[in-house]
Amino acid sequence: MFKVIRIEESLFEENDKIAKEVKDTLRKRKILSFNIMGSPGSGKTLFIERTVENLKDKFNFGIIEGDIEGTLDTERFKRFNIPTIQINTGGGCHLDANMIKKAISEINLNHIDVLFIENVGNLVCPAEFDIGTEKNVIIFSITEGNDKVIKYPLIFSVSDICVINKIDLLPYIEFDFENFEKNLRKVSSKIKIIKLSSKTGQNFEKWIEYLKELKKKEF
Ligand SMILES: Nc1nc2c(ncn2[C@@H]2O[C@H](COP(=O)(O)OP(=O)(O)OP(=O)(O)O)[C@@H](O)[C@H]2O)c(=O)[nH]1
Ligand SMILES: [Mg+2]
Repeated sequence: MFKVIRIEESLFEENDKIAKEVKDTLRKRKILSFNIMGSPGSGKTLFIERTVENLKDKFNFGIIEGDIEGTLDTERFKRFNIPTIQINTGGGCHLDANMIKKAISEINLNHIDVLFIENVGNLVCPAEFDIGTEKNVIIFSITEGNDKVIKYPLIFSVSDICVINKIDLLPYIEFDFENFEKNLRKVSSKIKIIKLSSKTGQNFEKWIEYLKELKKKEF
C-alpha cells in the first residue's frame, strides 16, 4: 500500500483561499487592482508607466513589480514618487497570492486608488495562479506572432482585457488582427480587446477612458 499526495490540487486550493483574502482586502478599500501578465518584453512596464503618466493627477497609484531577479522595473517608477514594491521570486516563474498578501501588508493602502501588479514575464505559469486582483490583463505585442492564442490559450482565457501592444510596428511586422481576434474569441467571448502603442501613445486614450469607466463603475 502507498499513499498518493495530490500536491498540485492542494497548492491551488491554498492559493485560491489566499487570493480571496487579498481580493476582499482590496475591495474593502475600493482599490481597483490589475494583474498585468504577458511575455518578457511585451511591454508590461511601459504600459503601466504610460498609464501612470496619463492619470497621476486623477488617481493615486501603487505598483507591485514581480521579477525573478533585480529591481530594474521598480527603478523605472522612482520618478513618479508612488508606493512601489519589488518582489523577487528567486527563480519562480510567476507570482502567487501569498506573495501579494505579504506585499500589500507592507504598502500603505490608505492612499491607493489603483494598484498595478506586474507579473513575471511568462505566458504560461502566471495564468495558473489567481493573485486576487479585480482584473487580469494580458499585454500581448504584435511581434510575438499570430499563433499565440492557439499555443497558450489559458493565459488568454483567464484574462478580462487583452491589450494588443506595439501597433506602431505594423509597417514592419506582419500581423493579422482578424485571425488573432477570431482565435481569441474562441477562448474568451467576453474579453475586452484594446489595440495600442505604449511607445507612441497611439490609441492609448482608449485604454485610459476604459480604466476611468471601470473605476467609476466598480469602485
Ligand atoms: N515599438 C514599441 N516598443 C515598445 C512598445 N511597448 C514597449 N516597447 C519596448 O519593448 C521593450 C520591452 O518593454 P518593457 O515595458 O520593458 O517590457 P516588459 O513586458 O515589462 O518586460 P519584462 O518585465 O522583462 O517581462 C522596451 O524596449 C520598450 O521600449 C510599443 O508599443 N512599441
Ligand atoms: Mg517589465
